[in-house]
Amino acid sequence: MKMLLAAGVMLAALAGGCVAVSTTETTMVAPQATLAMPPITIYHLEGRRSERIVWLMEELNLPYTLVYKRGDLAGSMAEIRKVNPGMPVAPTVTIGDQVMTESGAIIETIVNRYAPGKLTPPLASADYANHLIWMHHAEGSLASRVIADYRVWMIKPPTERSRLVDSEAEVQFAEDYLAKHPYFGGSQFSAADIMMVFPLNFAMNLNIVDKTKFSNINAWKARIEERPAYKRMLAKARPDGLIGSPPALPAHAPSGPRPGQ
Ligand SMILES: N[C@@H](CCC(=O)N[C@@H](CS)C(=O)NCC(=O)O)C(=O)O
Repeated sequence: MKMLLAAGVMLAALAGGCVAVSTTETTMVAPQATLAMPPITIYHLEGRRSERIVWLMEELNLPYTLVYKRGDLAGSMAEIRKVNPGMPVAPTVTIGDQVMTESGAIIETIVNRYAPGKLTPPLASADYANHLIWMHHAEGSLASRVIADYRVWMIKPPTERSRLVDSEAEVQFAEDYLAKHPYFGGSQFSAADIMMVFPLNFAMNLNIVDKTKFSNINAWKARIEERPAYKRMLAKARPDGLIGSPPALPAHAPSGPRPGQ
């Protein structure tokens, strides 16, 4: 429910044929009501980003249907293509008859509509802004850079460190944040932690960065992997462990100071 308290101040100045109108409004947003949830179906690929949505639903104790072909990534992808031929990616999620992609958007839709206030720091807190930064940083910066660096390495291993923000700078940025905060949500676990696991695992497990150098991230990973909802996600969405992973790099890209800095 949204209450609008309009302390309206309207100034109209007529000068030389121009009209200037200024209004001020005080908006008080009452706690949002939880909407009725239509059936949610998660189209999944084992070990991939769709785990985020399974984990979210387990954290929130909300019902969902999980669709994938166990041990058969191509078969699971065929299921995704049936509902989402234009952008067949995991996660693809249906909420009622709406088809959604983008894990961050899916998470925000589910939380805001069906579990308002959950897995999200209070709106006015500093943690809220940090939580939102990491919610978006996970895909917009971290995943895009680590995947780009992995692909570039596969084509031609780099001989010097990139001058641009690279995977190591990305992972170090996360490491430094975790030196001061227990979670990417700040003081509490939040949906931002769910978003960050996949790209950090990608960077560390595929040897894009030297995983032994990031003790805060390793400690955070151990903490969140202890969560009962994470364990339920693994049992339902990754029953045979990781399958069909791309190969790890034989050596991570050159490290240390960036040229020219
Ligand atoms: N930014 C999207 C990325 C989705 C995505 O690329 N998922 C991968 C699996 S982890 C995929 O389906 N890849 C198939 C392809 O690229 O053809 C999200 O966060 O949901």
